[in-house]
Amino acid sequence: MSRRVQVVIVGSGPAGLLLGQRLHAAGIEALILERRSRDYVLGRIRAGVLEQGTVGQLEAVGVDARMHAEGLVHGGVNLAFQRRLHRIDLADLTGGKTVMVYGQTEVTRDLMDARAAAGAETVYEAQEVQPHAFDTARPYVTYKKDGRTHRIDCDAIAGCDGYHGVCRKSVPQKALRTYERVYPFGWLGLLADVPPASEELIYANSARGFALCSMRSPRRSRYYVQCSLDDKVEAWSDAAFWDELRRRIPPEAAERVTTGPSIEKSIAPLRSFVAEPLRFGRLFLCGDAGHIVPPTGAKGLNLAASDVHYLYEALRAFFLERSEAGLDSYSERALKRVWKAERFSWWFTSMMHRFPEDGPFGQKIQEAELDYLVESRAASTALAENYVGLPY
Ligand code: FAS
Ligand code: PHB
Repeated sequence: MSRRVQVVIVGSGPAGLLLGQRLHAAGIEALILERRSRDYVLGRIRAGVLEQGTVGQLEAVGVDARMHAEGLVHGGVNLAFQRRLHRIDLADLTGGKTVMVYGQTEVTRDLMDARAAAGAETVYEAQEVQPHAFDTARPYVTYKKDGRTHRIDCDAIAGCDGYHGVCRKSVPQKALRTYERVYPFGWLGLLADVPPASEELIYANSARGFALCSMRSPRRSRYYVQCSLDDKVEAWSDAAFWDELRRRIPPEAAERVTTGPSIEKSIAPLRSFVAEPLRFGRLFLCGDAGHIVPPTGAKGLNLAASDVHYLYEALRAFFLERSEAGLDSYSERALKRVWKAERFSWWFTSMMHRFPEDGPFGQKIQEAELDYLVESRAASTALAENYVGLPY
């Protein structure tokens, strides 16, 4: 069974959904193929902080009403070390820029609802999705569903299928250069329906390890503690989590922590990863399919959005102006911003986490860097402009 669309998007995460929405708004037909169910995709708890560029794209496609109604605008972020809190005034240091605290799950839900309302098609539970002939002008994608094999002919394939997806793996390995750093620890995350300990996020450096106090709303909190790679989430009771969290943050914040039963608890590994280039003929890698950052800098979801910005502009020019210039420059434009976010995320991770091999000297160096940062307007500005998001 075969049909034709202009673009096949593999993956219904933030990258695939946002690209689909932007293309739809331009009258370009895109079909999304997603291997999981809608509910499974919505069940993943991930990012929580949106840069203004991401907010702007959601506004551009009219999928911003609930975000503006329920999201939290933050003009500052806190660094904690040596048992004290230090606020970084993001708005003051960046000429008024802020971040939007609004969960990735909600962004995904809003984009899915908008796509369904627009009558744009997503095939969920599409199995064995496989891109073909993307080194020609007539690429196509096959997948299996309901016991049948389907073929979708198209002009372009957007690989928005994340780090473990099929698209990057379908590229001849000799055509791909990869760069990777795997960190010697993970993040144990907990979601609970309790009020946050602080109005703004707290990134904490402590001799016991990193901790992060975040939130989804004034009634729902999201916390993380650095954990070892061989930690098992089953070995962490809620009580153990709450105790460890409060030991890693300053007393003035710890006493404001409201504990409660976890509604989600999971461990995520941390890595930095980039694949180059992001384009192979008519196949384009976008979002986590092309790169991964440690979540410390809150850049993962936001890099997916900036990739979408560049790829949408390229595909729009291709279909509406018959120009391939954007397709030719997509990889270089996207990677220029990706690498700056990779650097920031690596730097922030290196400064905030316990690296076992660095010992007490490493802890003192981190504290000295943090002490300098909070006392230097120049250093705080550098953190602030990266955290709110560098320009597209
Ligand atoms: P996604 O991985 O979100 O979406 C890819 C989609 O493709 C998925 O729905 C998948 O099911 C589908 N897919 C995969 N293979 C397929 C195939 N063969 N066929 C069809 N579909 C296929 N970022 C932050 O900024 N802050 C955080 O705190 C944070 N925490 C994270 C925690 C975890 C456990 C993970 C894995 C990531 C986290 N991230 C975080 C990063 C995350 O938010 C990503 O950057 C974001 O999901 C990127 O979106 P996509 O590129 O759409 O990839
Ligand atoms: C989150 O709220 O999940 C979150 C916030 C900021 C980060 C990472 C995760 O840097």
